[in-house]
Amino acid sequence: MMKIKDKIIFITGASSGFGLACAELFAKKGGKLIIAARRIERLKQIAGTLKSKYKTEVLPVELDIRKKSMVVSAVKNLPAKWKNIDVLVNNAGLSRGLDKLHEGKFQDWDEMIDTNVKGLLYVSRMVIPIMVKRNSGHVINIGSIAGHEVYPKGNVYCATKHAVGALTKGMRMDLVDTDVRVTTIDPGLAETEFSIVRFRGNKNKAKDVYKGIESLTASDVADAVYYAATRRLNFVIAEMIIQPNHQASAMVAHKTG
Ligand code: NDP
Ligand code: 8X3
Repeated sequence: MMKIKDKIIFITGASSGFGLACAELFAKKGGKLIIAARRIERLKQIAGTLKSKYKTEVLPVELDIRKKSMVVSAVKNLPAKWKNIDVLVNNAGLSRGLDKLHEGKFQDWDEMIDTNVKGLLYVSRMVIPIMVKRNSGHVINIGSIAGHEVYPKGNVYCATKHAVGALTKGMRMDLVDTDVRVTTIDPGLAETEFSIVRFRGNKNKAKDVYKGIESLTASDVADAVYYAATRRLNFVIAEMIIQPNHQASAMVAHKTG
C-alpha cells in the first residue's frame, strides 16, 4: 500500500466538486495538499477548514490552467518544501453548452479545449519532469464516460474527454521506463457544479440532469482516486469507469419521476 501521510498531493480544480472532495479525503489521510483553481477566496477558505480539521498543511494556489505562463510560474515558484509532488490529480475541467456541432459556439469550444486538453497538458508538462527526476509519482487524470462514448450535442466536450483518454495512454507509454504511474478515473453522472457551469448558471436546467436518478457523489469519485493512489507501486489502475447503479452508459439511464 502507498501511504498518503506526508505525501504532497497537487489537485487542480479543488474549489468545487471532485477536486474539493479529493482535497478533503487526502487531507483526512494526512496528505499535504496543494490546491489550485481560479477562485482563490474559496481555496483560502477550504485550506483554512482542512488545516484546522485535519491538522495537515494546505497550500492554496490561484491558477487558471488555460494560461500557460501562469501554470509555468505556479509550478516553478512553489516553495522548496512543496516541490516534490507525489500525486498530481488533473481534475480541473468543464463543459460549456449542449448544442449540435453545427450550431455550437466558438467560445464554448475554446473554453473546453483550452481547459480540458491544453490546461491538463500544461500542468502535466510542468509536474511530470519533477516526478521523473525523482523516479517516483502518480498522475491521476479525471476523464469521463464521455471519453469512451459520444452523446448527442456532447460533441466537443466528449472530444476533449477522448483526448484525456489518449493523453493518459500516451503518458503511460512515455513513462514506462520509470516508476511514475498514470491513471484515469472516468466517472458517469455525478452531481457537482458541472451542469451549472455547462448551462452558465441556469440551476433549474442543471437540476434536471440529475432528476429521477441518484447520481454519484463527489466523494464517490474521491474514493476512486484515493483507491488508485494507494495501491502498491506495482499495481496500476490504468483506467476506472464508475457510474451510478441506474446508469448503464452515457445515453442509457433509468430515471423515475
Ligand atoms: P465542478 O464544476 O464542480 O468543478 C470543476 C473545478 O474545475 C472547479 O474547482 C473549477 O474551479 C475548476 N476549473 C475549471 N476551469 C479551470 C481553470 N481554467 N483553471 C483552474 N481550475 C479550473 O465540476 P466537477 O467536479 O464535476 O468536475 C471535475 C472534473 O470531472 C472535470 O474535468 C469534469 O469534466 C469531470 N467530470 C465530471 C463529471 C460530472 O458528471 N460531474 C463526470 C465525469 C467527469 P474554478 O472555477 O475556481 O477555477
Ligand atoms: C461528465 C459526464 O455524461 O455529462 O463528464 O458527459 S457527462
